[in-house]
Amino acid sequence: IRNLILILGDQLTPKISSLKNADPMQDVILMAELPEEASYVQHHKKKIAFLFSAMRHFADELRQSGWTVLYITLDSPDNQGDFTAQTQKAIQHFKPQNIIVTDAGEWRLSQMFKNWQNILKINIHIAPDTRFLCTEKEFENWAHGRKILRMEYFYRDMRRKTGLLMDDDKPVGGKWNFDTENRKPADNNLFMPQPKKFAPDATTQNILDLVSTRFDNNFGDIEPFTFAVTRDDARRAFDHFVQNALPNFGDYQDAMLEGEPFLYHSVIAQYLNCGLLDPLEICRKVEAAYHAGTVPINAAEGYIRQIIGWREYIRAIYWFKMPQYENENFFNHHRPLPNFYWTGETDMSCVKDAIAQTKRHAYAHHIQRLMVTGNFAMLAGVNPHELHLWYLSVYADAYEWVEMPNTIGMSQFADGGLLASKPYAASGAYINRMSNYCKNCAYNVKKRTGKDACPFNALYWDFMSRHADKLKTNPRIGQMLRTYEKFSEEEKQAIKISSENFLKKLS
Ligand code: FAD
Ligand code: DLZ
Ligand code: SF4
Repeated sequence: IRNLILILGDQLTPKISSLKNADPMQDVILMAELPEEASYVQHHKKKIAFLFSAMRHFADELRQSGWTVLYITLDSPDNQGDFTAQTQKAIQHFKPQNIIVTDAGEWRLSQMFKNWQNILKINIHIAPDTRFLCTEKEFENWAHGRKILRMEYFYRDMRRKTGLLMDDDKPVGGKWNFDTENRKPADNNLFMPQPKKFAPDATTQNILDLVSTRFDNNFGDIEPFTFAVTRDDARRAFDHFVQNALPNFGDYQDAMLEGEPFLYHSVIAQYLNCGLLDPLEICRKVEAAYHAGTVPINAAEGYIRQIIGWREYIRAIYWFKMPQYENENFFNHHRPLPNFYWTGETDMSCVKDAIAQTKRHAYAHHIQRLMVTGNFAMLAGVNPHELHLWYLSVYADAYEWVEMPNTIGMSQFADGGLLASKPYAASGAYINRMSNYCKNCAYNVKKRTGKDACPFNALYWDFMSRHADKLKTNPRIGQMLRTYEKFSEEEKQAIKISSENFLKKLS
C-alpha cells in the first residue's frame, strides 16, 4: 500500500487533514483502542465508553465510504498496547511507503510522532490539525509584543476572521460582548430543558460491558449512558439545544441549581473535542437562529464567544506555553487533593452536588468547575498539578490541551495571571448568590468563622492574607485586600484558626 493513515480517538471526522489527499484504493486507515491511552489517567468509565463507541461508529462510517480500516479493539489479540507498537505491527503487515497522521492535540503524543521517523525508519508526514481557527503561528504573532494577553481582544479578531455576528467591520447589536446581561441566578423550573438522550445501540452495549469489566475500579458510573456516539446524533443533540436551551443560555450561564446538572448549557464539548461536531458549523447554526429571531443576541454572542473565543484561546495558550505550563505553581500550593473529590463525601452541599453529578454524568458545567471545585481547591491550597490530573480524568470532554490551561491558568491562577486577569477566588456569598446550594447545607453561608461557618468564607480571607504579597499589585484584587486589612486583629485571628481547623480535618 501507499500510505498507512493513523486516526486518533479525538480525530473522528472525514474532514480530518490526514485524509485530505488520501485514496481509498491505495491507502489503509489504522485506529486502535489502546490500553496506554485508556490509562494515562484513571479516566471516568463513561469517558472511555463514549470515546470507544464513537471510534467504532466512525470506523463504520469510513468503511461505508469505501475505506479499508484496520480497527484494533481493546480485547483484540492483536492489540499491542500503545501507538508506537501498534503502528510498527501494521507497518510489518502492510509495508506502506509512508505513515500519515494529523498532529495530536496534546504535547505528549505530538512529541512522540516527531520521534517516529527515527524509531520506525519510515517516512512520516504529520499534517497540521485544521479543525481550529487560529494556528500556533498566528497566535505567536498576535501575542508578540503584547504585555498582557487577554481573551477579549483575541476573540474580536476571531469574530473578524470568521465574520460571525458581524455587520461589515462592526459587531452585530453594537457591542462585542453582552456579558453584563448574563449573570442571572436560575429559578427552580419544572420545565428545565434537558440534553437530548440516546439509547445505547448494540455496539455501545458491547462497549459498556467491556468497560465495566476492564475499568471496574475507575471513577464514575457507566449507566445511564445517554451520549450520542455518531455525527448525526451529535448534530441532533446540538439542534435540540439550539431550540430548547440556547435562548436562555446567556441569562443563566453562571447559575447553579442543586440537582440540575445541565441547566441551559449545551453539553456538547465531548462531541466537539473528539471531532463529531465542527466548531464553525455549530457557530453558523447559532448565528442563523439569532437572525431567525429565535435566540436573543446575549445568548448567541455569549455562546459563540465560548467556542471561537475561549476554546480557541485556551488551545493557543496550551501550545504557546507547553511543556513548562504543566508545572506552574504561582502560589506554591502543595496540599494533596482531598479524597472527597473522588467520593463526594463532604458536608459542603455545593461541592457534594458538583462531584455527585460528575460521578454520574462525567459532566459539570463551567461555573461548577471554576467556582466550586476549582475555587475550593485554590482557597485550600491544593497542588495544581494534582488537581489537573483530576479534571483530566473525570469529564467526558477532558483532553489535556483544553483541560490544562483551564485548570492551571483559569481556575488556579498557577501561571501567575497569563490567562486570567485575577484569581477566580470567591467566598460563600458568591455561591449563595448564583445558586440554591446554601439553603440545604450543613454550613451557614452568612458566618465567617466558627465550626458551622461556610468553609469557603474563612478559607477565602485566609487565602487573601496568605498571598497578600503576590496579590497586592493586582488592581482587581486590591479592594478585597483593603477590606481584609480593615478587619480587627481578633477577626483576623479567628479567620486563621477557622481555616486551619478546617484544613487539618481535610488531611
Ligand atoms: P457550554 O457551557 O454549553 O459552552 C459551549 C462550549 O463552549 C463548550 O462545549 C466548550 O466547547 C466551549 N467552552 C466554554 N468554556 C470554555 C473554556 N473555558 N475553555 C474551552 N472551551 C470552552 N472544557 C473542555 O472541553 N474540556 C475540559 O477538559 C475542560 N476542563 C475544564 C476544567 C476547568 C477547571 C474549567 C474551569 C473549565 C474546563 N473546561 C473544559 C471548560 C468548560 O467548563 C467546558 O467546556 C464546559 O463546561 C463544557 O460543557 P458544555 O458543552 O455544556 O458547555
Ligand atoms: C482519551 C483517549 C482514550 C481514553 N483512548 C484512546 C484510544 O484508545 N485510542 C486513541 O486513539 N485515542 C484515545 N484517547 C485519546 C488520546 O489519548 C489523546 O488524548 C488524543 O488523541 C490527544 O489528542
Ligand atoms: Fe457551599 Fe458554603 Fe453554601 Fe455550603 S454554605 S453550599 S459550603 S457555599
